Amino acid sequence: GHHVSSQHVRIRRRELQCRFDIEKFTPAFLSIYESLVPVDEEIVKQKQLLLSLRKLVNKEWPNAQLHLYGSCANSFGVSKSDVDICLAIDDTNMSKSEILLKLADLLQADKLENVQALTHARVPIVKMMDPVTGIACDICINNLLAVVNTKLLRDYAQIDERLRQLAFIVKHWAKSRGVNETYKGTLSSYAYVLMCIHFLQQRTPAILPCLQELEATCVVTIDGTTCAYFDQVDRLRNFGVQNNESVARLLWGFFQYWAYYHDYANDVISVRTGRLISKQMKDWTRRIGNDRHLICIEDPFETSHDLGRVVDKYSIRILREEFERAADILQYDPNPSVTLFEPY
Ligand code: 3AT
Ligand code: MG
Repeated sequence: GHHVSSQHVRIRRRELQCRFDIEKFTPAFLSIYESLVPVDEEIVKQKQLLLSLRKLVNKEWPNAQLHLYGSCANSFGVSKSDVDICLAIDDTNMSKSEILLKLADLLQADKLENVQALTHARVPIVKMMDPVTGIACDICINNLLAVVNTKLLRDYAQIDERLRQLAFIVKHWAKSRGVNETYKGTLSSYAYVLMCIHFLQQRTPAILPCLQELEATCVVTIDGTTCAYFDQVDRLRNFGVQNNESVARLLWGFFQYWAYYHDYANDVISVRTGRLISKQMKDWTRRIGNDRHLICIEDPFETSHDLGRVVDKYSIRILREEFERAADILQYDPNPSVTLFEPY
């Protein structure tokens, strides 16, 4: 299990020098990254499934649309992830639950397996499994903000390949160490990717720009929230070339930051602004309801959402001890590309 010491005194360290031999671990981290990336065949199967579902859905609802979102579309999906799909529909005669139940019927009749409508979940969905491709899939209704934040993440990933490398390894670490479980008070994959983007925006020289601070070339309004950012990312391909840090060096910096330098009491990380902003400014200084704001990650579009809101006073200690463990392994361990991912 996780080690939680009773008296954990944290000392804000003097800027620590990175071990001199960090570069020699880059090939090992890159080969872990390569082993996690899905093969093209898998992407083809996902597209096939999407097309056949579109046919099925449009027979019933000609104007409805299906969008992929989450890790199968944001370019941060590991091999064999579940596929997340959003059904965009405006049928004013049916409630969300009725739509989900109707959809479940259609899927069942089309020989999809394990079809289940979860109408009372926080995000209501239909779950199912496609026996042809073996792909498991969740379908939600009208969650268009998730479709747009998926595109934002995918656009960031195209600017510099180090983002994907870093985020895959961080997600793999989080899953191995049991700290990627929102129902247990740790962080979602979406939150970890935002932490990686923010970290790369903060390097000197910067590796990623802040797309929401540039001229808006993509503007959509969803449920009253305007989402606007620069999405012509092929024009930003050389953005990070002044910075030549490798993935091992970046991983070291990422975990040092979250272990020893982030100011948990005062700061919010904000991909929207490309900077740290203060909890004071967001009025995230007190606990309101279940929102404790012990680690603050601003959603880039729903700016009143703190993705750290799932973290409680127990899980914050687990998280911070895991950040420290990872930082110390990257600094001192003779074999960090193995030790980092040891199961807890
Ligand atoms: P996995 O590879 O499945 O772990 P994922 O990228 O699919 O990672 P999640 O399962 O955490 O990520 O979430 C699926 C998508 O739902 C990702 C993001 O577009 C959206 N999403 C998740 N959590 C939130 C949130 N709190 N606010 C807004 N959008 C969210
Ligand atoms: Mg997912």
